[in-house]
Amino acid sequence: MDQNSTRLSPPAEPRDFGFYVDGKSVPAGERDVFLRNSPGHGCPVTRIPKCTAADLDRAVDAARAAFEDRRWSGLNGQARAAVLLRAGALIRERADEIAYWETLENGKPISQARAEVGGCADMFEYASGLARSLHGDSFNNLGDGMFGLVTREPVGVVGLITPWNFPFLILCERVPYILASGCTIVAKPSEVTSATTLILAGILTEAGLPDGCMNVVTGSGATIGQALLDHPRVDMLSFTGSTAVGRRVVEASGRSNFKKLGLELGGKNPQIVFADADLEDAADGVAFGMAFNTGQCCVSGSRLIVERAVADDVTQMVRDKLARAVVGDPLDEATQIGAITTDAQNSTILGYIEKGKAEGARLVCGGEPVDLGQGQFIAPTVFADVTPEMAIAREEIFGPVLTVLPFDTVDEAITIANDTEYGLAASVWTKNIDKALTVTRRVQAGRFWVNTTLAGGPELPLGGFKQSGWGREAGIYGVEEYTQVKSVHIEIGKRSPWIA
Ligand code: TXE
Repeated sequence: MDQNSTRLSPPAEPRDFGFYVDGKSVPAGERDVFLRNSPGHGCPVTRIPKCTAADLDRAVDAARAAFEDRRWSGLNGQARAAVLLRAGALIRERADEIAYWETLENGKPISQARAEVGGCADMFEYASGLARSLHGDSFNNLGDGMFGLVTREPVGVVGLITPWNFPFLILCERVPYILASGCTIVAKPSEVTSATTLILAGILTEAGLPDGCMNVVTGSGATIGQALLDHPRVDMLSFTGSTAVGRRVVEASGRSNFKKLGLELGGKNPQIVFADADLEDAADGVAFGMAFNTGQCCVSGSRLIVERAVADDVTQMVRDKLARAVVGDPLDEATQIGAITTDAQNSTILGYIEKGKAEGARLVCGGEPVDLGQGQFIAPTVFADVTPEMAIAREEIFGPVLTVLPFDTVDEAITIANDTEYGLAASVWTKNIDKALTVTRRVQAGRFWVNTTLAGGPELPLGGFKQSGWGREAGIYGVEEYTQVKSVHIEIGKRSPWIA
């Protein structure tokens, strides 16, 4: 690894990772491995074990034992908070290393990866406070003979399945909150981006998390992921990924043991721009919202819904901005738009671009791969003259592709914004408070931004309306999600007899 030189380069040899059970890294041994190629460089960077069903059972047993003997949930909030705080500090210390492997496996720009890792440390620091402040309720109004308590208890063993677009960020939007609640974890990262999840498991042990509380099994979704969904000794499943697999998660819960579920699924998120907005800010926000993380972002602002009077101007401004965005080697500090993470995703995005052209949309910019001599890159692409029924306006593309849809009235803007099966996120750009509040109230989305986009932090919850998911992660809501509520009735004094 050439991590310390001024200019980063991929490692000369791929790094071997073990999976993680009961506080220890387990080498691949005789197991098959995934050899991961860097999407930005085309060379092999990591080797990850393909775990077996027996490995998964071992991980679930470890998490189960750690939960049942209360080695974690039985600690007081102060002790749990101390571990989470130490983990945050260790993440900050190792930020360059984590960002390096994240960039190599995912293809995102190194500067972005580093910023995300800083945000992840912040998640741990914030969640440490929640480990101490999580509490229930009491009812002192039930009469002199009765006192009522509502307690929150950790759900148990949580299966955590994460995708490849933000391998470390999405993980850290969940792990510290799950641990703050007192639950234990069996994580299954995406098979193409497992490295940083495995690094986090080691960090948590070093921070003092008891063995068995954080386990990581690696392998494909169809084998290990599905086995985790079906596992009868897992109490809750948190899944982030496609809506198609989300359906399988719900089915598996019904088939196995009615696991509690948290789901964060797809999005087709509107960016509504009114003529009275600061159009320079709006154009910058729209360009950022569609091209950040190469648009491989569940909250990507992929539909520009713009007031007709300024539609052409705003479209040109977005095009001019995107023309200046730097598409390049993900390890280069100057790069703003990196590689497309998987071959399959690359084909999907290029397929949608062809579909957009065939459907009669007007290509404003992009529309083709960028040849950098290695890796896979796609130029940020804008389609105008899009109508709401076109596939590029309806389906999640998960790439740097923006569709422009004009509107004339506030009602029409809201109708177009809501004309989707999804409801993950939305942005509105206007200087008129009435329009901003009306749109915020009536557009169905779990996350909303006014005169900004893709802003976030550990305090505010995330999750979706409609087919974008169930439940919320992060914030106080994120900890409560991993608890269940118990109501306790306490009789005071002598019972009035049922049988005299
Ligand atoms: O996701 P999958 P894919 C969307 C996006 C993208 C599409 C496909 O539109 O183009 O999904 O991406 C695990 N049982 N999003 O195919 O398959 C898998 O190993 C259990 C939106 O990569 O949903 C990985 O860990 N697990 C999204 C995780 O599910 C299974 C993020 C996500 O992979 C499984 C990613 C199974 N049967 C893609 N099959 C978002 N909302 O952020 C797969 N997995």
